Amino acid sequence: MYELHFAVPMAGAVLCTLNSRLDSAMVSVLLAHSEAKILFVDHGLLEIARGAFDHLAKTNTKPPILVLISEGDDDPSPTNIVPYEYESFLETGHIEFEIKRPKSEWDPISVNYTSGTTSRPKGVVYSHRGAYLNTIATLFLHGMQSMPVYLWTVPMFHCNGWCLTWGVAAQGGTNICMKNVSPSKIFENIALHNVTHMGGAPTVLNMIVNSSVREQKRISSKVVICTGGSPPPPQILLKMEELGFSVTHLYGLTETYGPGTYCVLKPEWESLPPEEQSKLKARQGTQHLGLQDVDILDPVTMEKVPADGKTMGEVMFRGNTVMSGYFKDSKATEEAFKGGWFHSGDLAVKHPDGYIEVTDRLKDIIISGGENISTIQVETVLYSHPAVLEAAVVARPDNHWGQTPCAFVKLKEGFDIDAQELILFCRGHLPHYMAPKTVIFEELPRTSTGKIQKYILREKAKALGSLS
Ligand SMILES: *[C@@H]1O[C@H](CO)[C@@H](O)[C@H](O)[C@H]1NC(C)=O
Ligand SMILES: *[C@@H]1O[C@H](CO)[C@@H](O)[C@H](O)[C@H]1NC(C)=O
Ligand SMILES: *[C@@H]1O[C@H](CO)[C@@H](O)[C@H](O)[C@H]1NC(C)=O
Ligand SMILES: CC(=O)N[C@H]1CO[C@H](CO)[C@@H](O)[C@@H]1O
Repeated sequence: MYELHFAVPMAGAVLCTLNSRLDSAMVSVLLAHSEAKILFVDHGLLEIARGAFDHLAKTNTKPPILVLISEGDDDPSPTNIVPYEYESFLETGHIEFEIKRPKSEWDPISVNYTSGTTSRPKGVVYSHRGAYLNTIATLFLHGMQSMPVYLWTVPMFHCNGWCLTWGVAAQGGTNICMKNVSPSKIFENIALHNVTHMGGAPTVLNMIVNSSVREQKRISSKVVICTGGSPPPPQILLKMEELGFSVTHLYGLTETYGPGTYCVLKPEWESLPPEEQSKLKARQGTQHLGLQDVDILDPVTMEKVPADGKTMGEVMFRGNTVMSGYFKDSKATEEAFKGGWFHSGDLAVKHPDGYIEVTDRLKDIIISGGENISTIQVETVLYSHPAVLEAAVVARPDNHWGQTPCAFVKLKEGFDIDAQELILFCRGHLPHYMAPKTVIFEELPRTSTGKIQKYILREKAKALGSLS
């Protein structure tokens, strides 16, 4: 995937990275929507790709050409399975190939699908210009100097690795990649390769903080770790510092090429008690140098909220490092850019020093382990079970995942099934991470007009506390 971040744009094509946790059905939808011509598949995911091709065949959609990335020399001749194998395919290339440069710097370089709140695919389009600017900005906010050693705990399918796929190369760095992220592997790699930088959602930080002493290794020189994706709990920031990490906090969305704002640590914070410092570090800060503007506006009046640390508004962005739009969806694009700003859907306040602080989500979306889970999508599956009368899914706070999906279900009369059965049913119809981890059977609270009152359910889920 790292190589393809360069090869694909140099061939004049557009890169569309896919989450390795998606299931065949989802992959087939994205292949069809993106009109992908070539699909590069890691050998471990070949079955998912095959399943996706089966789905495509059912709708008479022409599948892309498949190129298999095999494990190495030991693989039994992969060309028996699929027509192309990556390494042998590369050997057919020409060294004198001339790079196909973009005609305009606004030409697309990549598309990244977010599930968003609905299950309709939303392909976020990045331009060459935006990717270039955000890459440079991201290097600055990671404090990444020449020849860094970057440990990939951020997946490269998340906003092109927060643009550091390109950034690490720009600085002549070394990429350390892990197939599975675990605390012991993180510590092992840091020690073995003298890692200087890494990144990750608070889930990754939590994993590190919550590892056993046996798994941990002494870190000889500070590792800069950038966190983003959801607000990091202050107590985790504090523990990370104790373990030898220097944590910096950034904030953005897929639509802002990943990092859009950065919480610059102020020297005067150093004299504050550690708990106080961690709270300040958990703020989202201000825009980076590649982005024109971030502000908190009232989404209705489009007036900026006062910088009083109290008045809530919606986080909005504008500038070169905001997406070009949603692929083949001008309606959603127009909606997202209403009033000349990109509407993030996040609620926040602005402090007197100009730093913003995200307080809540506008939408009901559940973010589990850094991944978006559309509650509507999960509810649709629950509703497809013959025993289910009503279902509503909300976020349950979780110490490890940040949140997990919690389903409130009312069964049809005469049916008696248990939570486990419903969870398994969902796992059979959704990528596993989207399936509810908790199911509660009860009457759903409704307004007089019959709308399910999700905020009451959210309170209940919150009261349950963390599962892990
Ligand atoms: C890591 O740093 C140590 C101490 O400076 C050095 O001996 C070792 O060769 C370095 N390892 C790598 C992979 O650069
Ligand atoms: C990991 O987290 C769990 C609960 O969140 C806690 O009970 C446990 O003590 C933690 N382990 C370590 C080593 O901190
Ligand atoms: C979640 O969805 C929103 C809305 O489309 C998007 O802006 C955001 O980047 C997504 N986040 C993740 C982690 O996928
Ligand atoms: C299809 C896909 O892999 N989409 C990813 C785009 O990036 C976000 C995070 O920025 C991931 O959560 C999605 O899975």
